[in-house]
Amino acid sequence: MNIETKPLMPNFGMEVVGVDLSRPLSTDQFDQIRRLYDQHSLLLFREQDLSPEDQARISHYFGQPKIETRKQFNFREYPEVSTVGNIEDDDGKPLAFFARGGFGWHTDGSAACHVDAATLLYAVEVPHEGGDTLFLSTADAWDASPPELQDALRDVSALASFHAHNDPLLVKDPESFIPLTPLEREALPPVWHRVVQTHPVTGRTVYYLNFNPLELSGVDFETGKALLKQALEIASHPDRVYRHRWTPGELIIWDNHAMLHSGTPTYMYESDRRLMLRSFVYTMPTERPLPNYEEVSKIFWPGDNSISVSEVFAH
Ligand SMILES: O=C(O)CCC(=O)C(=O)O
Ligand SMILES: [Fe+2]
Repeated sequence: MNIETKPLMPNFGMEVVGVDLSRPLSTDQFDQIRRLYDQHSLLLFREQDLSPEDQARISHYFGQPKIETRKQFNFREYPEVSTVGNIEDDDGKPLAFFARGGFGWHTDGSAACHVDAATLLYAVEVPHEGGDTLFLSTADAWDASPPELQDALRDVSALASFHAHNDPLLVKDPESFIPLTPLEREALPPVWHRVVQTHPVTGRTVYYLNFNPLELSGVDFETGKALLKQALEIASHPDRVYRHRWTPGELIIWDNHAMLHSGTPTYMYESDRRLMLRSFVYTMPTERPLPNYEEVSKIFWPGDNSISVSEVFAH
């Protein structure tokens, strides 16, 4: 396989050309792709034709997939793959998770302790306008920050909570997903993260940001929130943001330890369809593994009310 690359941004993001991901990859092929992922934080593959089964297989090359927490949108046949978008069945039941309230800049998985994780997002159907996804490098953001801000945040930690992020989404749009049960809520306890971290592969300093911290340590709460806001302003300067306008058949894989991303649900969701397949993979061993990973996976395993491949692709 002759892999070619084309840079997407000066400091991060590569398009990978010459790979058909619907076919099994050899160890050598995957090693090349993995190196590119580690170095460039975001890989784009165009003109693919992937099924949920293919996406599950590709996810497993990268590591241990996580079973997502809105289990209504996990495929019964491929629990490691879920849907994002706005499609519905004939009765108006959502078949994909759609954050009508917006996404905002975030790091997937930042409410869990294991931070080395990739998200895989594959476009099946895209709206005529909008529905782009934005990406930025948190290593570039660190390098672009003034020394005073770097010093003020260096020893700050944030207590991240899945519920602080998730509950308001449900308030904004009660129809968009099924509320978590008490057992599911308990499986997602808050966790502390240092705001400034060293990326384990590149060795670069990165921000690891979570914008709804329950508590901050190493700084007074309001001061800390203002510092985080300042870091985000630098990070999201238009010159540092890559906006991806999706075409069906594109897969993007990004490193959540080195990137922030944001969906832009600005399209006419009443009339225009969007369907993305999504998976999330722990890419490295960690000193802070998820507590009881097996148990947590069972709790979020798809159930009777979860989607199936035939149901999703028939609508
Ligand atoms: O749908 C998008 O553009 C991004 C969604 C997102 O944040 C995610 O899948 O993690
Ligand atoms: Fe996300």
